[in-house]
Amino acid sequence: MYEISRRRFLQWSGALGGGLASSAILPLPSIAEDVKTVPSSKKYDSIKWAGCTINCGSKCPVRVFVKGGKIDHIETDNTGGDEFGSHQVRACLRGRSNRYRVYNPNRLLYPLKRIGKRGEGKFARISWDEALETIATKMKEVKEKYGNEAIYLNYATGTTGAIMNRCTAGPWVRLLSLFGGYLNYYNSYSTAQITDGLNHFYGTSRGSDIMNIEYAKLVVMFGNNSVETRMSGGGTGYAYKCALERGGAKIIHIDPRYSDSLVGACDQWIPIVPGTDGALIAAMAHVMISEDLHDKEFLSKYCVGFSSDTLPEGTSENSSYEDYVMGRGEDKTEKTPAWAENITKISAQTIINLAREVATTKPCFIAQGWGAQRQSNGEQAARAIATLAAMTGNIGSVGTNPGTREHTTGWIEPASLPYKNPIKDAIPCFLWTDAIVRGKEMRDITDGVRKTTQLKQNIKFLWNTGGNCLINQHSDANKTAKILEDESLCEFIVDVNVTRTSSNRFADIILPDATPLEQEDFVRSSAGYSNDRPYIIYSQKAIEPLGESMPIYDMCTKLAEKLGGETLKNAFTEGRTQVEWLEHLWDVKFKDKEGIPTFTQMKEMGILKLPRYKKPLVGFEKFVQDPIANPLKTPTGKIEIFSTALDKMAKTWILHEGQAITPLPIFTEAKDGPLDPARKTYPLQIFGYHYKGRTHSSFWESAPIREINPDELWINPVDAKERHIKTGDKVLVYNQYGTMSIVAKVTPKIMPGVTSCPQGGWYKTENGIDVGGCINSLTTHEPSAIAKGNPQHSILVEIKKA
Ligand SMILES: Nc1nc2c(c(=O)[nH]1)N[C@H]1C(S)=C(S)[C@@H](COP(=O)(O)OP(=O)(O)OC[C@H]3O[C@@H](n4cnc5c(=O)[nH]c(N)nc54)[C@H](O)[C@@H]3O)O[C@H]1N2
Ligand SMILES: Nc1nc2c(c(=O)[nH]1)N[C@H]1C(S)=C(S)[C@@H](COP(=O)(O)OP(=O)(O)OC[C@H]3O[C@@H](n4cnc5c(=O)[nH]c(N)nc54)[C@H](O)[C@@H]3O)O[C@H]1N2
Ligand SMILES: [Mo]
Repeated sequence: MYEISRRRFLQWSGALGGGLASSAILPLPSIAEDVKTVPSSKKYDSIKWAGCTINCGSKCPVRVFVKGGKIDHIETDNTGGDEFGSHQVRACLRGRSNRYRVYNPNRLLYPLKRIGKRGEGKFARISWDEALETIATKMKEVKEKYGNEAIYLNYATGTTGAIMNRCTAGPWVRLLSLFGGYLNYYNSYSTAQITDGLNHFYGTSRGSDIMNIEYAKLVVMFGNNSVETRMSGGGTGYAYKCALERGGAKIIHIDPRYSDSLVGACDQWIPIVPGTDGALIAAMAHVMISEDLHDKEFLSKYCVGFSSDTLPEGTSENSSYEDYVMGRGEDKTEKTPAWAENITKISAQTIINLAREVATTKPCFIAQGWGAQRQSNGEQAARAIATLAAMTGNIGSVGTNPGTREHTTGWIEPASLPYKNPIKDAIPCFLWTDAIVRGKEMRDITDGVRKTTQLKQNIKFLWNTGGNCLINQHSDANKTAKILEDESLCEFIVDVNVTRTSSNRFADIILPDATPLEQEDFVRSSAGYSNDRPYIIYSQKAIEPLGESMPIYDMCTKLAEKLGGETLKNAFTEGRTQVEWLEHLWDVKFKDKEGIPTFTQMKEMGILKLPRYKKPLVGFEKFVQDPIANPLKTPTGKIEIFSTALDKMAKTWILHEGQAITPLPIFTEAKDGPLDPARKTYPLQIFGYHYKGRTHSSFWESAPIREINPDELWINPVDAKERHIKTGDKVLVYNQYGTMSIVAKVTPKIMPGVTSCPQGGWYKTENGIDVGGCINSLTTHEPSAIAKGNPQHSILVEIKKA
């Protein structure tokens, strides 16, 4: 039985290709042999705690069973019971499969250098000394010729611990800071539009704790798939299910897709055309205003700009949200349910019913995931959904959520590795390819460059560590590949990973990192993910690093010496090893704190769980109790339905054709959205959702996980019939940016006109076609207007049978 999956494992990893030069083919650890040697008596050398560090956010604890220096298998948390609040934090299948990531045919075991053209994928094994010497020489050269502003550390989320690889607050930023600095980024690929949008609206994007659902009468979710994207015992998905069960609230999901979160727990699914949530909200406002259902008292006391009486001074006539909705605004169009039906494809009657229900059912927990905001008009959608909470007064009281993503309160972590980058200039993380090509042209009012009005340099030296955004997870993979292949643009690329990926094909040097199971570190769930049971894991190094792989902290220590001798090395380490830093960072925050173990105890225990907070956090509770004493961090201190800052930006920023910045959260048409004229050529919408089978592109390399989570394109029977497509057919999905091949699944779980597939398939081209099912062969480099974020869910395509 095992032999079979082992064979398929090898077959599939062969399919990855990647063109390793024969000298770099990695010896395969014998997993089958390993399994044969497991004694039935189940005696193990050791059982160690570790964390699944891959960034789904949940970061579950796992127990690693070691036999003969090898990982035998992995089990989940066994502390606590079944009752929510004292429950076992059980990892999902991905967490339990981490062994496959360690013993992977494509695991990086030695440093590699490029021997072909950049991007061709030919590499040869070299020594650590040669690798680090080459990198140090090139870094010094770039610094001398272009200055430190030409060095960039790409956004990456592959693994996070206290010290392990992190593109923020880890060894890399510390070393690069000591070397004279690097170009910063701000934003994330996760939440650029919602964070920026809601900062203008509330001064923060943080809402209520998920447990408020228990006290809600109605729950309305916009593009929020917590069961799949915060799955497992460590994630919010479990809390969500438990809170629903306990409270018994009615639940409505607004999502173009019947996502896993709807399965088993959804009273009403309202499919919506992607990118049109702003239109739905405007029409709901129309119903409420027409039927006098909106909470006027709340709007006038706490908000700016819903109606003309709360507009800031100096704003022109008819510029309130109410004016926009009732057709008195610039476009002179009433946002009736019929108007919205045309755009959202939600029937006018459904919109009317929904508006009445939300307006009259309190408390209502209104939340959005990050799907609606990862659109080209995502800032508008995010703000519009928050407006719904304001219109209905569902803010600041128990059982409500203010239209933000739900929050969780449980979160503990030690201090992080200190660093101070002498360079302040920052780009939006999505615009790094622009900064390679035309960095010196990039300005604050054109590209959202911060802390300076214009960049000093183009990016010339690129670090990509623990990420696949170098190609796979960034947009327009075909265009990105061309930019990276041109060595006159970015002169040097270093990739640090545990496995060969689609990204490190484009590196000049690849460095092999140790996995989290091969080093010691703290692992904690990401903020806003851990459910009600805050915990922290001390990952207790289960096995020695395979091959010549080594923890990043050790790589950085060696590189520091190459870059600046003993002086830089000592400045970097301050005389500490990784474990000594862990102790220091723990003590900085927790020494002598009541109820918190000492470092030595923690190291021994492996996992620490703290009791839940007594009362779930209610977003904006204090503000609602007393808005004068507790103003928001917006310019007016109130909820800005009319944003005074965006009003200024709209007048000063230079935008691309078709982009708009509007002070009100109105529905705007945007690039690659459903109303883009390009739709005549590319009539279907598509977007890549975050999949249970992977975290982005991570775990794709685990064949057993891949087997049970196939990559499929969901297409509605109506669209499939028109194109003579049946389930199981191989189809070509194409637009002006590229072509992707994938297998179709005909299903009513996706609405007509819209298609979807999991994001994160590994980019691999054959004759110009991406055969890896990487949705980013179809996305654009054009950012959203306000946040300059990644609109990776806004895609128009046509599809045909291959
Ligand atoms: N079209 C589209 N594109 C998207 C998205 C989308 O929804 N649609 N989502 C976006 C979002 S929200 C995000 S956060 C990004 C995520 O993009 P990335 O941050 O690039 O995430 P991954 O693709 O998981 O890549 C993580 C890499 O880290 C590596 N890794 C894992 N463990 C270790 C380790 O211990 N050490 C080292 N050195 N490396 C390790 C993995 O092998 C993998 O190659 O993608 C974005 N891209
Ligand atoms: N299993 C798993 N978990 C993960 C990840 C993963 O890759 N796999 N990635 C992690 C990371 S880094 C992040 S950032 C989060 C991502 O979490 P999210 O960004 O919330 O996840 P998505 O799947 O992109 O989108 C959520 C839902 O929004 C819907 N949607 C898309 N467009 C629209 C729209 O215009 N309007 C509405 N109303 N709905 C829309 C989608 O169908 C989907 O069901 O997940 C994290 N957790
Ligand atoms: Mo993300």
